[in-house]
This record gives sequence, C-alpha cells and structure tokens, in this order.
Amino acid sequence: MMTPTLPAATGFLVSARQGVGRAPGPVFATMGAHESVAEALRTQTLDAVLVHSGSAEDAVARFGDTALVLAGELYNREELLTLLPSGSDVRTDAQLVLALLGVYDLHAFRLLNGRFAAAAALGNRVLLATDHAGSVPLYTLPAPGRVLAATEIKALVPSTADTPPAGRPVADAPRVRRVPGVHQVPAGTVLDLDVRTGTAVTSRTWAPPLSRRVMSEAEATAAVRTTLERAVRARTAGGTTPLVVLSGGIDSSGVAALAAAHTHGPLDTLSMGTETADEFAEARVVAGHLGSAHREITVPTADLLGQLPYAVWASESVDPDIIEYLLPLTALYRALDGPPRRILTGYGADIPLAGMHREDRLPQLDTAVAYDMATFDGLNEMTPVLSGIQGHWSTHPYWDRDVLDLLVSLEAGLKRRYGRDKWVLREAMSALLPQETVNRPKLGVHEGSGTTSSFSLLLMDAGVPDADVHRAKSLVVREIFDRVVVEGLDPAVVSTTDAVDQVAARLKETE
Ligand code: IOT
Ligand code: MG
Ligand code: MG
Repeated sequence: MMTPTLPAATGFLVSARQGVGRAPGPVFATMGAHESVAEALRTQTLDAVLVHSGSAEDAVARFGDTALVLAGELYNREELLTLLPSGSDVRTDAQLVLALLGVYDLHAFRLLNGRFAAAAALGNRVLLATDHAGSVPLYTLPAPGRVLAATEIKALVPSTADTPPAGRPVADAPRVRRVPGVHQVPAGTVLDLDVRTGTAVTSRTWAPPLSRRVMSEAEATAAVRTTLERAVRARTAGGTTPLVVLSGGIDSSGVAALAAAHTHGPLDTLSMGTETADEFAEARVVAGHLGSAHREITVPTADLLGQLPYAVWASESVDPDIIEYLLPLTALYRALDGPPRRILTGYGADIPLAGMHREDRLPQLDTAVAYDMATFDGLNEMTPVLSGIQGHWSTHPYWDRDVLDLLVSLEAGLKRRYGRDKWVLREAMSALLPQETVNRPKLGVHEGSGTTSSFSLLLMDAGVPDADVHRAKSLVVREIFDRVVVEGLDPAVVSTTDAVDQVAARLKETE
C-alpha cells in the first residue's frame, strides 16, 4: 500500500440509526469535498459524510453486517497484514481495520499504530475509536435509537437542535463546553455503544507507560534513532515530496534529517516568523545542511493575533497555553496556499522528554513527564484540522505509538544528561545534523514567534492588569470558542480585538 498525499478521508460525521431517517447536514473546518454514504445493515443504518480529497470510497469498508469509516491513516500496515490470512483482499486502511475487527472484534484497535478516528456499525453496536493519542479528535452525541459521531464538535452542533431525545451520559468521556449531550471520546479508547439505548461501554486501548526502562547510552540512542526513523518512513512512503515545518530546533530538524535520508529525493522545509521574532537563521542552517527547498513566511504580528479565531475554530481547544502553541502554526498553514501537502512536524517531542520544563533535576523532570502524559488528552494539540483548514495533512512522528512508548519510558537520566536537555534525542541525531543544531537550546514556538508576548501586550493595552493576563487569555479563548464552535460563526467574522475588549471590560466590572 502506497501512502498518498492525503488519507482517503480527513474527517467525518456519522449517524447510526435504528431503521431509516435523515442524515444531518455537515459543518467542518477541515477543507475538502464532502461525500455522503449510506450503509443499510440488518438492524441499523449508517449514514456518513466524509471530508476527502478525491478517494472517499477508500475511507469506507463494508463486509456482511459490518460497516466502517476511517478518517486518517495507519503506520503499521505491514505488521497488521501479517495477522490476516495470506491473499486477503485488503487494499485500504479502512479495509484493513474492518478485516481485523472480524478477527479481534474491538480489540483490533489495540493493534493499531496510526493517526485516525474510526466509526463502525455492526449488529446493534456502534464502535467509536481513537488512536492511542486521540490525535484525530472524535466526539459523540449518543441517544436512544441514534448515535451521532464526528471528528469536529461543530459538525454535531446543528443536529443537537433536531435530536429530541436527550443525549446519554458517557462514562469516562468528558462533556464538551456548552454543547449539550456531546462528549469527547478519550485518547486510546473504543466506545462500544448500543444504538437501541445509546449506552456505552468504554475500553482503553492504550495508556502512557508508567514504568521507566534502564538502557545503556548506546542502546538508548540506537533505539531512538531506529524507532524515529521507522516513524518518519511510515509517514513519507509514496511519491509525494514531504514538507517539514522547521524551526531549526532539534525536534523538527531531526525529523527533517530523517525525511531527507529516507526519501533520497526532494524535501521541502518551511519556517514562519513575525516581524517581532523568528528562528529563520537557525532553520536556514539546517535547510542548508540537508539541501532542502526552504521557504520562509513572515506573518505580521497583528495578523497573527487576528487569526486566533481560526486557531480555536480548527483545534476546538479551550486551553490558552495550547492555543499559543497552535496559533503560529495555524498562521503558517493558512499562508501555505497551493495544492494539498503532506506535512511532518516535530510537535510533541517536548512532552515525553520534558523539553518545555527546562528542568534539570531528575525527580522533577520525571514528575513533569508523568503529569504531561496524564493530562494531554482533550487538548487537541495534535489535531489534523489545524492544517486541514487549508487542505493539508499533518502528522507528528514523535507521537507515533512506538516512538512515544519508547521516549516516555526512558529513565530520566537519559533525557537529561551531561547538563543537556533532551540528551538522548540530540545524541541520536548528532551524526545527521550540524553541531550547532544538535546543541541548540530549546525555544518554544510561542516564544520564537513572539506569540505569548504579543498576546499579553494586546491584553495589557486593553487595560488588563499584569497579574490577570493568563486568566484573561483563558477567557478570550473561551469567548472565541463560544462564537466559532458553539454558535458556529465563521472565524472570518469573529474579531480577536472584540473578544479582548469584552474580556477586559468584564474583568474591570468584577474588580
Ligand atoms: P516547539 O517544540 O517549539 O514546536 C513544535 C513544532 O512546531 C516544531 O517541532 C516544528 O515542527 C514546528 N515549529 C515550531 N516553530 C516553528 C517555526 N518558527 N516555523 C515552522 N515550524 C515551526 C510547544 C513547543 O514548545 O513547540 N509544543 C510542545 C508541547 C506542548 C505541551 N503540551 C502538553 N503538555 N500537553 C511540543 O512538544 O511540541
Ligand atoms: Mg519541540
Ligand atoms: Mg521550538
């Protein structure tokens, strides 16, 4: 199986109903054509609207009384194929998952390493599954007789009005802010719903490792190099030239170096900056070393802040810190016009390696890793919709299931060593990159683009006192979420400045 530029589908809305009825109308931030499919099973009907870029039929699989839709892609196809009888007629990822469901039932989802959300209907059951990281967000509105599910909250909002039966609570699945009855399917989870009652049984298919492995330096660096290489390879197979969003830090430079080594062909790299801050010089060093076709995009700070509604609309996240990481990337993707691209990022490397925490004491470092691995779910920082609003597909090799399992589980002394953070990764990549890149101190995307400071300044200019800035950011993000997700407004008509002024006024009143 070749990897096309984009997966067969990049999003979906499904409606599983007893008997027949009307499928809801779709609303997605993800760009793409919409294809409706209807699968009439013995006791239920599965209607789906798929967001796709040309081969929607590949995202649907049907066999006997089971139908499945898949948004996203798998990274361990070859391994999975060995589980099926030789000569099995499996061409697409959706067919592969369907065949595995036939053998393992819902335990099939424990086998998958991928970036996907899936919905399957069989008998009276509806299975809703996320990948290990929940990297393709998935939401559900279950009610007696009808289960709705979608990869974006906003796709479920209009239909809440015409769903008279109250949504069912779903154990272990958090509710979505201000959208009654809608729950987010947790990361690494299958919900097994009964379409007759709308009740769900939850099975976890992945959990972050809690134990830590002892390895020699050589063993650890070799394992990181090999595992990451495999993850990059699985994401770049096929004829399309990959694009790496490159900051010139060790995380994205490592991905770019492995992509260059693997494709032996053209590699594109892209950096963003603002007029207040950029990492252009550092990224140029890497692009020059790898011989990539490199491009720089400068976004004026006012434009960057003006795109806050797009970042919230795409990510459907209400976490102000996450939004500060995602805003510069949103602006970068939106500026990337032209045909759909397959984008690789270095996103997420700092979570298992505690890069964000600038912590050199081992106990505190491992506390940070454990905390971050216990709290990432629901933040939507890996969502493909971020680049999907411009029609691109993004994927994050550091959150490949195998890479993540390895990085999390390394004992803290391999992460911080000889006074260097992310030591094991730097060491693993040192033969592929210039020494100045290998040794470069960490700089977050929110710092390198000036996003955090310019957002703070915007609030302080509106009269928010210094001490209230973080809380105000949180309120601004919620305000915008309520406009672009809950009310379904177009982000183009929602103004960051208006939200900031409202929040500043509200804070003044409650002083
Ligand atoms: P950072 O690691 O700086 O950036 C994440 C990725 O975004 C980079 O690897 C790169 O692919 C891309 N990127 C960053 N800056 C640029 C740029 N100027 N131009 C082009 N591409 C760029 C925040 C962070 O430090 O970003 N993200 C953390 C995790 C956040 C914490 N989350 C959590 N605790 N749940 C990360 O690990 O990526
Ligand atoms: Mg990083
Ligand atoms: Mg960085």
